[in-house]
Amino acid sequence: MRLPIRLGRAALVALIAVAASFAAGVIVAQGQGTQVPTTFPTVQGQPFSEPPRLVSANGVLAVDLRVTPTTFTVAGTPISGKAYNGVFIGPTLRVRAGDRIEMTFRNELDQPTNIHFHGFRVSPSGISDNVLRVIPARTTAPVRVEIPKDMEPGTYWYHSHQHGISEEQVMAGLAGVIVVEGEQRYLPADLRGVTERVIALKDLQAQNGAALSANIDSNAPTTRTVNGLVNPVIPIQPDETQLWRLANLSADIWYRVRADGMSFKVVGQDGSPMARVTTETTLLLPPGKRYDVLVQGPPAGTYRLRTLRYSTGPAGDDYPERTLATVTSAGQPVQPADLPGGQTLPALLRPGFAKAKVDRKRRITFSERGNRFFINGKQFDHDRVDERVRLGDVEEWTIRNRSGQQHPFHIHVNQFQVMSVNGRKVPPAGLQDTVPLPVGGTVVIRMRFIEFTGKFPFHCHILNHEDHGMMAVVEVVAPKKNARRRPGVPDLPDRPPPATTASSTTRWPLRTAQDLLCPLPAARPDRAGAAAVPRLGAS
Ligand SMILES: [Cu+2]
Repeated sequence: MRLPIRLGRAALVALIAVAASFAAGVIVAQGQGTQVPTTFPTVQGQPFSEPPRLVSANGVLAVDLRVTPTTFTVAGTPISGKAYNGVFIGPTLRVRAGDRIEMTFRNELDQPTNIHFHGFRVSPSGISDNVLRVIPARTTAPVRVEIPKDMEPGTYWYHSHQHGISEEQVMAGLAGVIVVEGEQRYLPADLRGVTERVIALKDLQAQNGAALSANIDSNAPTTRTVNGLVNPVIPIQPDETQLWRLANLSADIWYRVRADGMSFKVVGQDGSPMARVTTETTLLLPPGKRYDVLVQGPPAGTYRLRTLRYSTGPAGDDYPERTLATVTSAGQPVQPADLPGGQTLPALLRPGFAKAKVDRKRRITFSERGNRFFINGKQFDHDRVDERVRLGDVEEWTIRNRSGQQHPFHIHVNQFQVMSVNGRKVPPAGLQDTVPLPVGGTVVIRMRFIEFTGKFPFHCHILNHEDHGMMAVVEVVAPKKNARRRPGVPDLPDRPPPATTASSTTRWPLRTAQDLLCPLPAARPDRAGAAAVPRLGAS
């Protein structure tokens, strides 16, 4: 959503300043260092800290998740919102491939909600990662997620996916990070064990001490937080390497992130290791996007981690530049590590959809009219199946954006490879689950509907747009019994078991590298010794 009249930058900044000062008595520079403009009073410059951690043990992450209307602290200010276990950024779930999440989900809100495990290649049915499920107000329900043994290590997240009110619930606090451990085993040996930081980016619009719960305008002045802090201080030593997990947990808004004095070596994206490590000075994170990056401490001094001014298009939003955090480089310079750069992962980890046989092509169109948002001309219907897909098929989707603003396309369960953007080929880097659709442009993706039958959505991850219709349902079905099978396709059960448990979908075990086109190698450090594990540094 945007202001009805297009304003110049100076006018916009002035308007934001005025609106901000009306919205809450805040928020101006006090002369001591940088005071970041915010829309409610904040304590700035606190030491960097992360959300509380919940760590799996013996293959199980048992979580009691209380979903409550509550008052939490954001940058020193009490804000009433909605929270997972009482905090603005929910606890970070730290799990391993092969683990099971056993969650007791206590919905203490006076409205329905549910939970999505964004990026997870898990069952979308029953009591698993099922966002078509509604957990009614004031009820307790089990959630059980079986994480495949070959799930890619990286950064994921969880959030409310309750259609119609997902924007409001996520902005009010219903989101948290998930880390699937193990990514560092792909790094050069001397980088394993580097300091890791979860950097959850999330904005909050609050009025009179409360998160907005209606008529949210994503283009209105807002407060950008890092792990629920405003402009925290991140320590690093000169030349020290750190692994930062940048994740945009915002309901609607985008981040274009730059770290002054540093560059980003992108080693992971959307929970998948990158086959081609790239060096970036800025990274664009639409809502839902994650990048895992290596940074190296600059010479001693103080630097800013910023989100740059960004426009999502003539019909979209204009976001002003904001400081997100202050990076303080101090202490003894350390021996700089050789960062991976330009190297490639072993062939097994490289997405290979360019050479795949495509079983089916589809055209998907995103469009909008006023405050109504459409996929292929239709608004979301919980009870309609929009695209029926055969389990195991490789599909190519040509996704067009017929609107005046960018939309981040996101699909559940199966990650995809971006083949081209506006007709220009994209070199294979890694699989992903979220990709921006350019204004008036076209993105071509390929993916394989592997492992799980069942229904799940694809949608725009600007939750305002999703709530207003920009979502559709895929149903993956097992091939008919006598259908001609392609070589190497294993037999499948005729009918999935009843949809009441997490294991209710047909699980098609991966057998060969060809199945997924981007599997993890068979040899793992926990089983086969670290020496056998390929790493980014290997050329
Ligand atoms: Cu959108």
